[in-house]
Amino acid sequence: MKATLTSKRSPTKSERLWEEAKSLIPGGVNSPVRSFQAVGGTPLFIDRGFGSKIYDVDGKEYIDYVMSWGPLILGHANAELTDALRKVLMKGTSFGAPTEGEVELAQQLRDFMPSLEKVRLVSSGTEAVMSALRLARAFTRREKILKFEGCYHGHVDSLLVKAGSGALSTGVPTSAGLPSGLVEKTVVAPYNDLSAVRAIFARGGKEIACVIVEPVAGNMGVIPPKSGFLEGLREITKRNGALLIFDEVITGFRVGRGGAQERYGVVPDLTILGKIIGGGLPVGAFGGRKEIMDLLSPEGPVYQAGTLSGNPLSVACGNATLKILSRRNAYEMLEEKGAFLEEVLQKEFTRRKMKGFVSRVGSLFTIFFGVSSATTFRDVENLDKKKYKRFFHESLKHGLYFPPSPFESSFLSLAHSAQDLERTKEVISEVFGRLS
Ligand code: KE4
Repeated sequence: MKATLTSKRSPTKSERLWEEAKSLIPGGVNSPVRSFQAVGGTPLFIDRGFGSKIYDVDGKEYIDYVMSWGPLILGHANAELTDALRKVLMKGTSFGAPTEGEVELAQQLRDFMPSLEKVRLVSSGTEAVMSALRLARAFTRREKILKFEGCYHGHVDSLLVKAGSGALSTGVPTSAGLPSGLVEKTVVAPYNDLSAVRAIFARGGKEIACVIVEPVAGNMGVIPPKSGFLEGLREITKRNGALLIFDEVITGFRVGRGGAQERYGVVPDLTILGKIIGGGLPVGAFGGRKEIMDLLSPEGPVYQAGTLSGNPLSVACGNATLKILSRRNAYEMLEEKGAFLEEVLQKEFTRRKMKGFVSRVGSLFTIFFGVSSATTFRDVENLDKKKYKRFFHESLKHGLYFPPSPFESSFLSLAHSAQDLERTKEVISEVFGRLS
């Protein structure tokens, strides 16, 4: 038996599968954050999900607070989405030609986010970011990009510099393999620090094509924008002829019907979307001002393409998701669930005299241990990773599946019932008791 398996008991199916997977797939996973590297132990192989629950291959049930890292705002295996998929699936899966569903999704996206005068669909958030950067460079004829430390925008070469999410969780915020010439064109500022952005623009603003920002940071834990931060970015970029790009892959249709740009009342030039707009199927999108988007081939000189862009299955799932989200009080219900959990957790921190807090925007939240506030990456560098690790595993033992990294966001869905939240409250009280 491999050394990594304990000899006392027979291995679980997840352990067996992981051993096999590691001999075939780097780290045994197809995306690093799934590896449990930040919390230790064997990643759970999931067999199925339903509503707020997931079930691992050993048949154990968990209330899921990862929800596929955000797409499943309606919960797992939502019946209406499954129906929508079944209808489309019977007609074929891909044609490499335009379909009506893509027109409908583009219209829905613009209805939700009027700043998307034109939008193009792709197959992942990374692909959308990569395309938007190329577009921004072409439109402004400039090459430099400004990003923020701890923000993550997918595994785009020029943005894997001091990045968050899995890059941070695995301890490599700046990836290997980046061409030096490219990294020089990426300028990094501290999140929520307008004076740093002003100083960078004062030094070389005319070389900066765009500022890309998560309007609510979700990849170093949840860090909301300080009041005036987004407005400041809007003013500085406009004054310097640079584009403002909101990466709303997480926040889009998560923190409100119109995303962060509606919640905070700041309109970017370009927006990146993903996750929720595919309802759990592969998707990404980027869109914004018509005069910028019309530079894209076949209209203009900026080439961008994709075999499965606008795939009928992803689009059907996305359309159905957005229709359900536009029903009455979806966001009020999500806010209620988030507020309930925040109160439960804050009470535990206070009751146990434990240093930590909950950072939350709507149904998106992070439990920070060891720090009392966080407005920028420097703050979260000091968080108590060991305590998070214990929290994660104790919660897992009691059937709660939180993100296997302290630097990720937790996600609620409309499928998280009052019963799930009550159960979560019980477990959190038990776990915090053990932690303290
Ligand atoms: P994808 O290429 O993974 O579809 O999207 C990249 C991306 C872009 N922008 C933001 C703000 C994102 O959070 C992401 C991806 N998020 C991570 C979780 N923090 C996806 C999970 C993973 O990498 O496996």
